[in-house]
Amino acid sequence: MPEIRLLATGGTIASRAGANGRYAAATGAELLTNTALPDDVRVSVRDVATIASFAWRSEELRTLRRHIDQALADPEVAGIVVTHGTDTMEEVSFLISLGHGDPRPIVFTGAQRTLDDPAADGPANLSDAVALAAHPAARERGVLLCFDGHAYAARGVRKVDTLSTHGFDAPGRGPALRVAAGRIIPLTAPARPPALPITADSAIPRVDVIPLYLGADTTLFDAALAAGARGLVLAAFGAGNANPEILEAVRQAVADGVAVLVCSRVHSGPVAPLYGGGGGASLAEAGALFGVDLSPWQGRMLLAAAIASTPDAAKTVADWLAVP
Ligand code: DAS
Repeated sequence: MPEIRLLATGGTIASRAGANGRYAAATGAELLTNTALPDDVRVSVRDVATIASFAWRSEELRTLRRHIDQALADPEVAGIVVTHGTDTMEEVSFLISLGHGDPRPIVFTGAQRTLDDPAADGPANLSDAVALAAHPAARERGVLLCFDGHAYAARGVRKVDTLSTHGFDAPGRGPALRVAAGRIIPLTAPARPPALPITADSAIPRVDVIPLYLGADTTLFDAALAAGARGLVLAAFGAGNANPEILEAVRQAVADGVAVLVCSRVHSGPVAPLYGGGGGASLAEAGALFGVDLSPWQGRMLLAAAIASTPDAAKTVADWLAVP
């Protein structure tokens, strides 16, 4: 009987409503008491944290990564499920995916409605995630995010609705599998770039996201550098454009050895070096990297992981992004 390791971290799926707002409270074992599980699966539980994901720091990330390493070191474990808050699930699942080269799946899930909501969505999401983690179709697919009957590869997945139970999508990529009426339906098999050599103990270096908005100057950019950022991600306009003032700051940062990755503040579509005058073509000429369709948040994780684990972060990012 396959063993699935459930790593519970909190989030809305584990939250109850109280007088001062919602708080994560339930353990992994409590979550399972509400959840229909496949007969032929044994679930072992570890409580990693019981907090909302918007409050995560590098400490929680490190603890989760250690638990994942421990689970994967156990040959009895056929797959891992991580219950997690939805607010930062796209970043955390992506970071985990960057270092995950094992064939066994890691499936993230959560909920938009609390555990004590009469129409809670957590139990069905957790049930789907466990079934998926135990299913052969999930092997070799890396890290997946399973929500509302759809499972997305971590790369490209985004929270697309603040409250709807269909809270996630992978714009332009779509789901990798469906979980419907007790069946797992494979849809696409996204390529898996080779895992980066990050470990649970690799420190995540400071990489800041700089938003572009009408009239943006270099104040935030300069402040990030002054705070010690080793890489910067632009949440750029449109297909990856900045402005003439930011362009000169990018040119200087790259010359000083700080990698700059261009992503878009638009939630769908790739960036491309198209425009001069502070646009993407100018940024590319100044030495910036282009993050294809990664969100700024996922781009930040890729750049940080590359800086943490390899001597030439710019080359590592470019090589990783070259795998479609
Ligand atoms: N937005 C909440 C959630 O859906 C809070 C969090 O991210 O933990 O889980």
